[in-house]
Amino acid sequence: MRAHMALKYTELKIILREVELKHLPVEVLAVSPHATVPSLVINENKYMDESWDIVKWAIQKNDPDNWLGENNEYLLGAEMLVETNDYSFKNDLDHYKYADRHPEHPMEYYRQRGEEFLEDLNAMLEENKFLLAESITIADVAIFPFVRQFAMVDRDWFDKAPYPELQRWFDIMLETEWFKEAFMKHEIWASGNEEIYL
Ligand SMILES: N[C@@H](CCC(=O)N[C@@H](CS)C(=O)NCC(=O)O)C(=O)O
Repeated sequence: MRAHMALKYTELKIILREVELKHLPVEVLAVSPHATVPSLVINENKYMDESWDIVKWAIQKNDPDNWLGENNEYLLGAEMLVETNDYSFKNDLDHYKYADRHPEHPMEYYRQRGEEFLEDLNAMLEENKFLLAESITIADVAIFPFVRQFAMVDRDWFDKAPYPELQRWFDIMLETEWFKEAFMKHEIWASGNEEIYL
């Protein structure tokens, strides 16, 4: 999701191939050592299969609204958030989302662990309209898709949880054109299909 949102924002000319996780085509396996998506093929020798790397690659190529900030100040701030998001929060998120696979603790236990990060984000959003500034930066796109997954496990709980600034930010991000377009479904790609552009 975050790679798709960033690529939409940068308006780079990118061919989009929608694939099914259960039936990843050989073309994906050839460029993704982890057999995961998103995978971006830049040329026959250069490709990447980490969404955060794709986000950074794209925005460093074209950044019309200055999401990186002067001297990459917002990129540095985003790197610190991603450090927590992609590891401890993502781990709590996966346990909360698939609590039935982790019966050693109740769902609420994993949710509470994830709330530590939500509290930090809410505190940041008391300072600024967005995570690092009064306008969207690379940090908001890096983190939003994961907060969304967390919120969607029990949306009713999320909407009533004591994080008013996070909910305000969440609603704004849901309305961004980049999210709406990234959420759109496309025809599943097969070799020989006519290519579509992002
Ligand atoms: N660390 C990778 C994780 C990518 C990832 O796990 N993608 C999921 C889809 S959201 C996937 O491809 N899973 C493979 C599968 O379920 O077989 C990233 O941030 O890009």
